[in-house]
Formats: sequence, C-alpha cells, structure tokens
Amino acid sequence: MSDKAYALFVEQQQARGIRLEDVKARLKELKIETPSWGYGDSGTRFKVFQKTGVPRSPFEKLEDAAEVHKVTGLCPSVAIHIPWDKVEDYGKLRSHAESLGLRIGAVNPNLFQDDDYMLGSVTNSDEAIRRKAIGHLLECVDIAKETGSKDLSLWFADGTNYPGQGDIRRRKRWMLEALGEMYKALTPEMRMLIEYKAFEPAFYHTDIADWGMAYNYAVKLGPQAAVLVDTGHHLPGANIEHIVAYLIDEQRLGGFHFNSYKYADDDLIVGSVNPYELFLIFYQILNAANDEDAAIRNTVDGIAYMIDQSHNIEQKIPAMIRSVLNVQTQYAKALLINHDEVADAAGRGDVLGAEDAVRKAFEFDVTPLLQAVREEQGLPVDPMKAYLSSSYPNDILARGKGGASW
Ligand code: AOS
Ligand code: ZN
Ligand code: ZN
Ligand code: ZN
Repeated sequence: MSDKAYALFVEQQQARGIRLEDVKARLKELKIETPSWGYGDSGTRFKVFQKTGVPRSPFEKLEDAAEVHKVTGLCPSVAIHIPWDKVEDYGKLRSHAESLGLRIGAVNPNLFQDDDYMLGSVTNSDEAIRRKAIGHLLECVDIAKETGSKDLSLWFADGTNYPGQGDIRRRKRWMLEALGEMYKALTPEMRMLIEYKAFEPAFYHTDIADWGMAYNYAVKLGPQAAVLVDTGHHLPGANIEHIVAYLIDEQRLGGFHFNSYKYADDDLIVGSVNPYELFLIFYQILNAANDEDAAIRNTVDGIAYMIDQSHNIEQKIPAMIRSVLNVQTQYAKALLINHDEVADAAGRGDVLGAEDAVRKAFEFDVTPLLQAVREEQGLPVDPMKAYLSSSYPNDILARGKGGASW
C-alpha cells in the first residue's frame, strides 16, 4: 500500500474527528488467543481428513501457533484442551511456549469424550460419574496453576435427547454444585468462563442452553465467574451484540470464542460470512470502553478474545492467520465509529443518521491503516504472504500424516 493511500486515509479520518493515534494504540493492544485444537486434524461427524504436516504433539501445536503470532503480532497466547493436550509435565509445556514467545492461555476441560458421560457429566444422575467429572474440573485448575493460565473455559455437552430422559431441575442443581466446587479451588487471579450453547450434541435440552443460564450460574458463583460468548452457539436470528452489551453492563462478559456460523456451531473462519455482525459486536464493546463507570471499563479490559474453530478442509495455519486478520479488520473498522456523532443523531431522534454514523465506519477500507500499524510494529505488512513465502509450510511436511486430531 502506498504512502499516498495512507495519507488520504489520515486526511479522511481527521476530517471526521477520529483520533488516529488512539485508534493505532488500540490496534497495537489487540490480542487474540488461538486454540491448540485449531492446529490439529479435525472433521465433521462424518470424517476426519488427515492432512500432511499436522502437529504430532501439544509441543508442535505451540510451534504452529508461534508462526501465527510471528507474522500477525496478535496471538501471544494459546488455549489448551485437556486431555487433547495432556502431557506429563505442564511446566515443560509452559517453558516450550515461553521459548517461542508465547504463553499458555485458557485451559479447556473436556467432559464429552468419555463413555461414562453418555447421559451427562456433572449433571449425570449417577453420583460416581458426577464425582469423576468434578475431579476432572479440579485437575484442570491444577493444570492451570502449572501452566500459569488465568482462565478456565467451561463448555458442557450435558443435556438430554428426549423428554423425561433427565430431571431438568435436579440437573440444574448438580451443575451448580460442580461449578461451586470448582470455584472454591480457584486462585484469586483465576476466572471461570462459562460457555452456553443452544443445542448439540444434546437435541432436546442442554443444561446450559443460553447466556441467561450461564449468567445465572456466574452470579451465583461469585465475581470470578463470567460468561463466555461463543459466536456460533446461538439460535438463528439471535442478536449477539445485544447479549454482549447486556453482559458488559452486568460486568459478566468474560470473553469470546470467535468463529463464523450460518446454521449452528459451524466453527468456520470468523468473519468469513458475517463480518458486519463482528463489527457490531466491537461497536458495543467500544461504546462500553468509554463508559464513565470504571467497573464497566474494567470489564471491557478483561474480555478474553479467543478463536474457537476447527479447520477441516482448509490449511490450518493459514486458516488461523485469516481468522485473526478478519477479527483485526473488523476491530479496526469499529474503531472508526464516531460515537459522538451516533449519540448526537440518536439524541435528535434521527434514526437514519444514527445508523449511518455506525455503518459508514464499516465501509472504509482499513488496509492502509493496518499496514501502517504493522510497519510501526516491525511486522510484515502482509502477514499471509509472509507466512506462505516462508519455509515453514514446507518444513512441516516432514512431519508426515497422522498428526494429532481433536
Ligand atoms: C463446543 O461447542 C464449544 O464451543 C467448546 O468451546 C469446545 O470445547 C471447543 O469447541 C473445542 O471442541
Ligand atoms: Zn466454544
Ligand atoms: Zn462450539
Ligand atoms: Zn464453536
């Protein structure tokens, strides 16, 4: 991108009253966590395609994640999934991350891949199975201590397929009991981020089916619990940005699992089909970032931006680069919203003016801005090109097929 394009952009934005130094500072602070499972082989319920060059261990997953960070400067942490990333010595995993300029991010317990959990894990009517599930949650808190992780991301597959299969109210209480036991084990700096999902794998009822249920558990547990919004976990038509604004205002938005969805939990590249939704989510966040209440601003600062995707047919590392760049692009566009202009128009009852003040920020090409920021940070101006023209994509082919699958 030429200096001319950037000069024009600067002129344009200054004329709109946008403080580009602030915009650039915020862009440099943006951090997006990538998931270890996004680097491994994954699939649908029909098939897992085995790709050549896929990491064979949690250590190699970190090495791939480091490449994404190297070219984007956006992804210094990696979420892990237990037992997919089970290792003998988590201290070693942590030092490996650190040697690559990374840290281990959220620890994700897995309570959905054990035969015992067919009828539920923490909400199973069998007490021994509930104990086993709680034991895993506590094990994950211990792992988080060793990896230096602050967040525990909790998603439960628990639910039923048929009316009468389970006692919904008893299951609700068992869920709270399990979460409560885990909460007590947290260190003061840890957080429990509670994910919800409308359906799948259970199709009649899911124990934590929506944000309200997750919120209710978080409030009952205490200030170290918050809600995790996975963008793919809503019924069609849900207004996700409304949920985001509501949870921020209640100081209970803990973070995101970003991905794009058209039908349900598609786990595809974020921003690939609904970039405007992502932009509007950031609009709500940035609106709250200017709130006069420090508690609201703190909530915004604490939001963990994480990717939750599985790359089934696409090349995994480029897919991750594409994903974080899509998030960065929509964030950059949202930073161009003139909030005074929106409030002004809204205050006058000028509906179209208010909508225009929001939408027009989306319509700017932020490429010159992002390239200027990358240059200032000493990053490649075109991260995808930098990765594809490096030796890494070819080097990893030596790993062969049969890497770790999720
Ligand atoms: C599942 O649908 C959730 O999004 C979880 O976050 C899950 O642990 C993650 O997708 C890895 O499978
Ligand atoms: Zn998720
Ligand atoms: Zn999901
Ligand atoms: Zn998902």
